[in-house]
Amino acid sequence: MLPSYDDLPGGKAWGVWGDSTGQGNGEGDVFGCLNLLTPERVQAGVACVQRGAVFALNWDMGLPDPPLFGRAAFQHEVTSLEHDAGHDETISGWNTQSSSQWDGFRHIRHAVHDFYGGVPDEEHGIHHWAARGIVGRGVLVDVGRWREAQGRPLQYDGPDPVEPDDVLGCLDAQGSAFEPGDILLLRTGWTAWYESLDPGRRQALAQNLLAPGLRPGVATARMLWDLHPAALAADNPAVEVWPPGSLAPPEVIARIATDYEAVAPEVFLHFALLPLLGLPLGEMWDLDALAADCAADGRYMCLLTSAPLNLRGGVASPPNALAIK
Ligand code: UVW
Repeated sequence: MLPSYDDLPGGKAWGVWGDSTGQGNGEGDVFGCLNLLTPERVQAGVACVQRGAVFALNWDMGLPDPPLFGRAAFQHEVTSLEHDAGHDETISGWNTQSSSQWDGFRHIRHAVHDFYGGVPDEEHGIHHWAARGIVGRGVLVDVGRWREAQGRPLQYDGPDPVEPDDVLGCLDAQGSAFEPGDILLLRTGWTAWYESLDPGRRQALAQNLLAPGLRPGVATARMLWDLHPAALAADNPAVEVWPPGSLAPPEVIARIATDYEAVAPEVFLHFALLPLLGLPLGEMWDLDALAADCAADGRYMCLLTSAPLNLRGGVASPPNALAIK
């Protein structure tokens, strides 16, 4: 029986899956909520495969263009083999978070508690997730479509919050019974909206990103933890709204220096989800074709597979994710 959020000391899920600190011997838990992906959850995913329909969830590696958050654009060079025998290629200056990605546990430090498990970041790395593989039952929660049907369409050019009740209300309206260990796929519709923008608006967005997403705060962390997902992947830039702090009242922001622990998750949800709860976060996944199919057949469950890069010490990775129905 998993503890509820309110039973977690200080909102920390360390120790839920055994010693997360490794007591300094480098053998602490490096999977967090991925521990919920048991063989039974894999079989639950397999049971969703009825038609053999496959949806590839990596967005175009070159999008957004320019990249967001000041990240570099990569250079792709195709080189010729001797005797005109074909090609190799190189990618230089590539930031693993410039397009569809998993945020690994090295990505975000909590200023008080350090990285997940309270260990130095070197003890984490995307290679651990690569060696394990990420396979389970995916459940799409199409908040973008649902909010539109409700007459409250998401605003894509501002920090429009997705409330905890939006997620739960949408799951309910879809008739999706979310089970502990499912992988939550949150669709806002942001990637499709981005693709509709002209180069000038893409440039402006790279310089000053405003984006919808989950509302930061303990209420959202509680809603997510109490669903007990193995991971959460979304199609917007940061899972949560951007910029951080845009929804918090000034008096809350003013307390950040003196009361960091209480205020940090209200400002930036990443602090509560990655280092404290150990919840892997996917961002900018391409969920539109899957969502259209789910809307058409009313089935929001799939087999979800993801093979992150086997990059020792990696901070993040493209998900290389497939949804199969
Ligand atoms: C930042 O925290 C800027 O990155 P991401 O949204 O990719 O996790």
